[in-house]
Amino acid sequence: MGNAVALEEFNACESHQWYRKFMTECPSGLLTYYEFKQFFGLKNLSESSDQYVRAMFTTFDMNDDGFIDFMEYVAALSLVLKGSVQKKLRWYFKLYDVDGNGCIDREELLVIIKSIRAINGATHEMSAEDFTNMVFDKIDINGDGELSLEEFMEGVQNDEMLLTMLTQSLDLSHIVQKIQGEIITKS
Ligand SMILES: [Ca+2]
Ligand SMILES: [Ca+2]
Ligand SMILES: [Ca+2]
Repeated sequence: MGNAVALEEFNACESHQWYRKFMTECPSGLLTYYEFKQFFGLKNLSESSDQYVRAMFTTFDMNDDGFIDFMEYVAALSLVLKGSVQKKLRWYFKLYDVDGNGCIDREELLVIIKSIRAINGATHEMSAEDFTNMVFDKIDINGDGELSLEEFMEGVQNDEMLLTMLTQSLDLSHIVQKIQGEIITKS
């Protein structure tokens, strides 16, 4: 059901372009993790970045078969390109909840923060540990050391700084632009 909606959000022309790109890169119709990295031009990742990208792959692989098929690929693109803040936050939550128990604990957030920083390569005033603690101080409302979906959604939406940081952390648009650039030059 989510997939069908995602596909409708694209117009026919866009769908066709994405399909062509997908089938050119991936004639089998199923993208493996290795191909996924190739596809997005992600090479020579550090161990923590690799973990992060793998987590991303896993959230896109909605039926957990270890491959991204065309519908899953369209759903992912539609989220990145056209998803509402709420939709994106739900997706981030799923991505950050590494063990899938329905809550984000400190360790999970710390690993993610470190991975994002490794990918972005920018320097930061605050250590990843301090940053993680600050997030928990701000949005772990009941103070149980875990972020529930509600705490995460509420907390992030009501804090401009966090929202900006999260949005940038998962900004795949430069990657998407790169793909679109290729499509435009080829057609
Ligand atoms: Ca799949
Ligand atoms: Ca968890
Ligand atoms: Ca909590």
